[in-house]
Amino acid sequence: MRQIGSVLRAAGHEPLFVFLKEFRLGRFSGVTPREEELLLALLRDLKPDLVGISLTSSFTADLAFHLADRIRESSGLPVVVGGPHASAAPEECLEHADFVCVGEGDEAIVDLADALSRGEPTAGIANLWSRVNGEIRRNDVRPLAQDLDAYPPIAYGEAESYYIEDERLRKVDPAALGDMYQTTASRMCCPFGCTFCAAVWLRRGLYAGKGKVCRYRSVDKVVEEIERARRVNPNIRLVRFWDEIFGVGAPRGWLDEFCERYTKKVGLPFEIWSHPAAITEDRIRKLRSAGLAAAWVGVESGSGKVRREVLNRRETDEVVLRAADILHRHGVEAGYEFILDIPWLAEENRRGTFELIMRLPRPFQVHLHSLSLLPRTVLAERAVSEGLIKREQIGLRDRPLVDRFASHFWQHHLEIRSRRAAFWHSLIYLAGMPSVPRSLLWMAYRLRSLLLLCPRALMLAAEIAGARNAAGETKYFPPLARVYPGVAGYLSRHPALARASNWLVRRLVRLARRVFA
Ligand code: B12
Ligand code: SF4
Repeated sequence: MRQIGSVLRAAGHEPLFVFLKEFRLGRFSGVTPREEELLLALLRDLKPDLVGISLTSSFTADLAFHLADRIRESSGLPVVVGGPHASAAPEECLEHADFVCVGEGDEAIVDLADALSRGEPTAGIANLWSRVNGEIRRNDVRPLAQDLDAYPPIAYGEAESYYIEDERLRKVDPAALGDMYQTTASRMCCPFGCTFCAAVWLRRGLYAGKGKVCRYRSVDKVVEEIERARRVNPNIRLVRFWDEIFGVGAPRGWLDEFCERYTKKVGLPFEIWSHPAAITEDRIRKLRSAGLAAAWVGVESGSGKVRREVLNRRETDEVVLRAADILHRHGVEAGYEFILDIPWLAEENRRGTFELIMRLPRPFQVHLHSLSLLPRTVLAERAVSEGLIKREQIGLRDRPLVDRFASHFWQHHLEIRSRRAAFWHSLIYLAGMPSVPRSLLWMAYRLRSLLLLCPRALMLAAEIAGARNAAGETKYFPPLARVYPGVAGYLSRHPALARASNWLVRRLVRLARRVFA
C-alpha cells in the first residue's frame, strides 16, 4: 500500500493511509470489534472516494474480506483489493470488492482513481477485474513497467497516516516509529522455481510474455529513498531489503555501485534475503564491506532428497554449507529458514534438517516455519490432487485466524499432537540455539527411540530455552502461551497480564538456571 499510495500522490490524488494492526506473529488476536468500529468510524470521518486493501492469502485474506464487506455495507464506499492473494484468486476477491487488481498495481490504481474522479468508465482498465452488468470483466495485465525509477519512493511517515492497534487510533505511521527501514531494490528477480512459492506463478504464468520480469531500480534511487526516510525518521539504525534474493539478476556493475554509494551516502547496517546458491565469496565480501549485517537464507529442508523431490530446490548440502561458511567467515549474522511440517517425506525432512543444522557453523539463528500451501503453487495443487487437503484448505483457510498465525511457530504445527513431530521439532529448535551443547543434542538424537516414547521432556527443554531467549522482551509472550493460541489471544487482549506472565516466566527461568548451575 505504501507503493500504491505514493504513485497516487504523484498522480495528483490525496492518499490517506490506515495501518490496521501490527504484524505480530504468535500474538495476533485478530481485529477486535472495537478496532473494527474505529476503522469504520475513521472512514466515515475521512470520507475517501475509494478504499484500497492489500491481501495475502493465508493471513489476511479472510479478515480483509470481512472488513471490505463491512465497509461496503456501512458506508457504500467502493473497495479495490490488490496484492498476492488478489492476483492469485481474483474471482473470490470480487465477491467482496468492487475492483480487483491482478498483478502490479502502480498504473492500474492511477487509471482507476483518475476514471472515478472524472466520472469516466472503469470497465476497460488493464489489470483490473470488476463486475459489469453482473458479468465479471477480466482485463488482461498490462506489460510490465521496465523503468522502476519512474515510480516515486514508497510512502513513509506521511502526515495523513492512521494507526489502529490495541484498541486505539493514533495519527501516525507505525513504521516511522521504529528504528528499521524496510524497502526493496528490485522486483521479481529470483530465478528459481520452488514448488511452495507464490511468486513463481507470477513470474512464469501471469507475466509470461509481458516483458522482462526481473527489474532493478537504479542505485541512485534506492539510496535517495533511504536518505529521504532518514530525514523523516532520524532514529533509523538498520535497513532491511525485502528483495527475493538481493543482488541476483542485477544489471552489470549494479552491486559494485550499490556498495560504493550505500557506504558513502547511507552507511547504516543492512539485512538481506538470500539463497544458498546466491551466496558467493565475492558478493558477500563486497556487501559486507558496505555494511551487510545479516542475511536470511532460505534452506527450507536439510534433506537433499526433500529439497529435490518435493521443493524443486537443486542445491546440495555442500552448497548450503559453503554458503554458511562464507557468511560465517565474513562475520555476517546468518539466519536459516526451514519448513518443518512438509507432509511428503516427513521423517526424512526432520532427520535431514536436524543433521544439516548440526553442521552449520555457529552462531546462527534458525527460523522454523510451517508449510503454507498457497494458491497457484505447485505444492498446493499436488496436495489437492493427492487428497492430502481439500481445495478450500489451501492457504489454511479452514482454520481460525489466530491459529494461522500461531502455526508459524515450531511448537504449533498441524501434527504437533503426534509424538514424533513433537520430538523432532523440539530437537531441531534446540539445535538452532547456539548455547545448547551439540554433544547433548547428538546424545538426544542417538537416544531417539527412547525419547520418542515421551517427548515431553525435550519439549519442555525447548520451551525453557525459548523462554530464555525471549526473556527481557516483554514484546513476546511466553512460548508456552503460543502452543495454545487461545491463551495467546487472551493475553494479547490483556497486556498487563501478558507482562506479568512474561515476568513470571523470566523469574522461573532464572531460578531453573540457578538450580541447574
Ligand atoms: C516483505 C514481505 C513480507 C513482510 C511484510 C512486510 C509488510 N508489512 O509488507 C512480512 C515478513 C511481514 C511478510 C509476512 C508474510 N508473508 Co510475505 N512477503 C514479503 C515479500 C518478500 C515482499 C513484498 C513486497 O513488499 N513487495 C514489493 C511490493 C511493491 O510489491 P507487492 O507487494 O507485490 O505489491 C504490488 C502488487 O501486488 C499490487 N498491490 C499490492 N497491494 C495492493 C493493494 C491495492 C489496493 C492495489 C490496487 C494493488 C496492490 O501493486 C503493488 C505494486 O505493483 C513478498 C515476496 C515478494 N517478493 O513480493 C512476500 C510475500 C508477499 N509473502 C508471502 C507470505 C505467504 C507471507 C506470510 C503469509 C508468511 C507465511 N507463510 O506465513 C506472512 C503474512 C503477512 C501478512 N500480513 O499477510 C507470499 C504471499 C503469497 C500469497 N498468495 O499470499 C509472498 C508473495 C512470498 C511468496 N513468494 O510466496 N511478508
Ligand atoms: S528461492 Fe525464494 S523467491 Fe525464489 S522461488 Fe524459491 S521461495 Fe520463491
